[in-house]
Amino acid sequence: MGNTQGASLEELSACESHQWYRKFMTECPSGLLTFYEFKKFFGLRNLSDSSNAYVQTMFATFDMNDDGFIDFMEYVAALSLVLKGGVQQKLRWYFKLYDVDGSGCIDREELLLIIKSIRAINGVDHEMSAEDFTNMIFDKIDINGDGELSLEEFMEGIQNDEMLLATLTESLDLTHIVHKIHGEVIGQN
Ligand SMILES: [Ca+2]
Ligand SMILES: [Ca+2]
Ligand SMILES: [Ca+2]
Repeated sequence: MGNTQGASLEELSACESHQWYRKFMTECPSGLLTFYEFKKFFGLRNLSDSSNAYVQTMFATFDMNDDGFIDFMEYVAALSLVLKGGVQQKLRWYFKLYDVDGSGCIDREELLLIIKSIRAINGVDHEMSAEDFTNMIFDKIDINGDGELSLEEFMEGIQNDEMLLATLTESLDLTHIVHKIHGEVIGQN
């Protein structure tokens, strides 16, 4: 916890914050976004079970105080991370997202689950099976070979491999969804 809080309201201009606030309050007048509203907000409908689990994990990483709702500050922190965060900041966030059980390491099953979910959401065909892809990542970046990826292995390994970095960056489906929403918000002016 904690690192995502570095991305705060300050990183968005006053004008942008105002637009985001309007969008947020229009979609969510109570000021607290539930998981159901979150999915509606991002237009995520008819998800498979694994995609739903992925989005739920994403929701949980945005819900920084774990109260089951995303409030406006958490929403802004999430958006500024997705829209403006640097590579390091994003990788730390991915790590938290992928470490489903919060053990501090990503094991093979967690990675496989995430890759399958991302593929299901994106709906694109891939040459490599999710299993092979997971194994390839572990072969490349599980440096001490203990079958788990530590934060260090993950950060180092991904940053030093252009292909993995590009794949991971593209795979955060939320980015383009948020960009789409962002475009709409700007377009309202
Ligand atoms: Ca919350
Ligand atoms: Ca774990
Ligand atoms: Ca390891």
